[in-house]
Amino acid sequence: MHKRTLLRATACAALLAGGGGLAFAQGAPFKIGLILPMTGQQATTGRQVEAAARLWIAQNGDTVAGRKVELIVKDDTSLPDMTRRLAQELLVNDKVDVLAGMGITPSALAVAPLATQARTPLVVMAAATSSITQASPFIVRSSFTLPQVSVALADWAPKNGIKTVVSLVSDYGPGIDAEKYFKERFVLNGGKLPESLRVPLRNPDFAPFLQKVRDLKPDALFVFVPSGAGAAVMKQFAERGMDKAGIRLIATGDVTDDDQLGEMGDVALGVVTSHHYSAAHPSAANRKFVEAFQKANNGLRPNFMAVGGYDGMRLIYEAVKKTGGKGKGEALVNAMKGQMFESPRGPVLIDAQTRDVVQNVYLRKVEKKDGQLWNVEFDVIKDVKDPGKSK
Ligand code: VNL
Repeated sequence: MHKRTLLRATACAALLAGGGGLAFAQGAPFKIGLILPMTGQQATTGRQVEAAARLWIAQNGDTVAGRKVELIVKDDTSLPDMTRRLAQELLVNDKVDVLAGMGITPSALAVAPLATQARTPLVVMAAATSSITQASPFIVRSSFTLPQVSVALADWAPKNGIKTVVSLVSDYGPGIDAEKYFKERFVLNGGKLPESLRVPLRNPDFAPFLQKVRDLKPDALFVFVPSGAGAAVMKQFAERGMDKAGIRLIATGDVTDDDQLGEMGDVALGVVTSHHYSAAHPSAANRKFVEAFQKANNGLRPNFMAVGGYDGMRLIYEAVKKTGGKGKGEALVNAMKGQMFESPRGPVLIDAQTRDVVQNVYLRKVEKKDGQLWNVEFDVIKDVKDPGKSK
């Protein structure tokens, strides 16, 4: 009896060893290391991107081209040293096939050299400084860039009675991009921008900056702050009586973020922004996305970060499919280049040269519908490439 069990066990082991190659081809998991700020100042971004990635898997299955998808989520608390360390662990210990996530620009830039060294794709789903995709040939971006969305607003403003603007941005990559590209275009269009203010990324206090803007009395204040900080800006804008002083607020859509818009109150009404995604985007694909996302997340409204995560997962799935489940590294990156599809945001293309996202940019105005605030699109600039890449 004992002998037979042993024999059976040996046969079994031999079978397993012999079938190893086959098991690998068909069954080895495809590992995605998703690094996000799940706690700390940028936690809403982590929550949105993770929820969207999980929704993608729930809707499209956890197996692609014969590979079982394993999503490994790590919290970097939005500290770039931590992002780098987690990326290193995911590459060395977990041997992930793809790195993804990246809540803020410094995180993406910290991981870029590792992606290059390990020849592993890095799908940037949130961070949005133009130069990120140039930091590694293994980076593909599914989010957006600040130059891409800022220029549209600088074209709109002077045609709508706004001749002088003061800008106020978070003092790091995306803020500096927003400031530069907004100003360049606005001045080219005959506008005046006498003052550019920068506020720290960590624990910002907007009050002294807003006081300064009140004294300068421009027609409008142009703002970029990262997702999660918009409600504080809006609140202080109202408290300082800026709107009553006749100063309009215009911004990138990061400020009237769908994640927070519901809590901003009527001070947000009428604020015009430019961005690549609104939860109110009137397409069947978006309605389906918003409904499914809310259903899976206790009514939470998806924002532009969620769409970056959702579309980033699509890029990965399609790349695995295109390479027959066998693609690694460069082959996966190549399979992401040139992908074209209808996103909840509208049509999207991954530019094969830059590995950056080409997409529509919408002008939107905050309006109340059925008692809720929404970014309602009223104009569109189609197929916008990142203007940062031609410099
Ligand atoms: C970045 C850009 C982050 C836009 C954001 O929110 C954002 C970035 C966290 O590149 O750091 O809305």
